[in-house]
Amino acid sequence: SNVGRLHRTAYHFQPKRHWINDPNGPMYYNGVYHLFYQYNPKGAVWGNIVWAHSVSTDLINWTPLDPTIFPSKPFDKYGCWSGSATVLPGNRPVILYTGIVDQNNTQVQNYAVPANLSDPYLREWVKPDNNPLIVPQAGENKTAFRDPTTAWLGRDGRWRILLGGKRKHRGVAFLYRSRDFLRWTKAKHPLHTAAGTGNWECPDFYPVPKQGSNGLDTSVLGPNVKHVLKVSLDVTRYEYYTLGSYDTDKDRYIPDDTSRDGWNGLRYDYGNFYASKSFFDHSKNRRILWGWANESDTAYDDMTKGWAGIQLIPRVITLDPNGKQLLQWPIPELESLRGENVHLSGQVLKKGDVVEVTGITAAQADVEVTFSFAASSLDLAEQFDPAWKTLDAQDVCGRRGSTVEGGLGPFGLLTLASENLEEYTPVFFRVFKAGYQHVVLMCSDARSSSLMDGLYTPSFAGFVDVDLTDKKLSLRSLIDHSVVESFGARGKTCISSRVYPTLAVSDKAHLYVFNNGTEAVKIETLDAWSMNRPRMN
Ligand code: DQQ
Repeated sequence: SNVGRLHRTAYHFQPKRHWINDPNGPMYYNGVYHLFYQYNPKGAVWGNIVWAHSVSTDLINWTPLDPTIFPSKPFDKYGCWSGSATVLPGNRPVILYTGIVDQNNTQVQNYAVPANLSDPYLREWVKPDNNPLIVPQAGENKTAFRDPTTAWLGRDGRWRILLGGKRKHRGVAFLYRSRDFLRWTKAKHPLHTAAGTGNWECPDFYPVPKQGSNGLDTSVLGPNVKHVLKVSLDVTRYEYYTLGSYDTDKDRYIPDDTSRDGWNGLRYDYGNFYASKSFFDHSKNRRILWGWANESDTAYDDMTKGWAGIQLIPRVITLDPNGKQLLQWPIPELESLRGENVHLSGQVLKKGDVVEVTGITAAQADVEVTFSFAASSLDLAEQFDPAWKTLDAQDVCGRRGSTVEGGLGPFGLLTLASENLEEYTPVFFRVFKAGYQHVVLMCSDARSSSLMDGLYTPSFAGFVDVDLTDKKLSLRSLIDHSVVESFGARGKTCISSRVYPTLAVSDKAHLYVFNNGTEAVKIETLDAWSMNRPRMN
């Protein structure tokens, strides 16, 4: 349909057509960024999974290549599922991926290597005949045994990888070791497990420096690093991560007591973000995270559109100076797409004010805003109802929303809004008082996003562990037709949401700043940019 065409994104990663899911094997190699991804070459629903392949020199403009890994051998006849790339010494890339070997979804781990290392795009990959490298052992769950990580090298000269899986309801990161990358032995103990979390998909394990904002190669160990373990929970479709220490003698990972395992733990994103994978970009000394967002419309809509799924904007990962969480920020290359700019500063928003930001393409924009407020307003924040302690942020957002009057907040942006606000996706903060503390809630509420029926429209939300002593809260939103990707407090809390307006489309979309709290807030600065369209596959 016409509206469906208007929901296609402009600067998010998408192939021309069909279904996509997990990002696979991201790497930087000889000046080129590679992105592989789960792809159905035959339609806009999941199935017939191959590894599609695109390349870029800036992570913004993408050139599509032919699928590199597709079912062709007994060890991957029924599907080529997710996996990772490792660049071995001597500058030799290797892909490890999960092959599906029968109609019961039995999973094995395979490898593939470039057919021709002097091809700058590494177009063709071969799957040697000594595959599969790893098969499930007797007694193991053969259908929850997949998604190999990038390998890291231990001090003992052995490579290590994780596979995600489960034992009954316990989520497990299985550890395998190898000296030659070909013969892999399962470690007696997994690297980590957590009771009651169900199957772990797409694990990711990497070091972050305790100080500074550089990223590290996956094999870096030692006293100056913390480790991150991320897993994708197929029960809730959320990803959570913990920060912790990696005991290299025992080959076990121990989360810090400030980050918990399980669905109440820290999330990369409190919205639609799944099966993510990070890689070390040694050209810029940074770790970059890729995550997938599926559609929130119906499978019927997707078949009509002819496409489903996007990759979110790659994010640079750093450790929050407080050591208790990660910070995520869109790669700076994205700023090269910024066109016309609108700048506001000093406007005061009183209760009920809605101010339009005009002069940019509101359906395809990048917005950064910093709000400030008076110290006395913090005292007048609404009370955090103790009964909400048992709720998660999303439930609190569902109860309070963007229109229920508060003290300090709700204030923020109305993105993808129709002129008369029949449709809008509010991204906003509410500040609560809980004893002498404040609790900051960030929401991206899709309930009012569209007049269309049959959409999934959750009130995505997360708490923001932010110090309010400077009386400021900042927000950045990347708006792209059917996606709103938001970063609170410089990347402490991130929320991505897929929305499908019917009126607020292309040049009919508007952007507003609003305040529905009794306390005034000031726009310290607001910058909004129209975003240009890159070369996208
Ligand atoms: N998607 C892949 C699996 C992975 C899941 C199959 C996560 O390898 O566990 O397309 O979205």
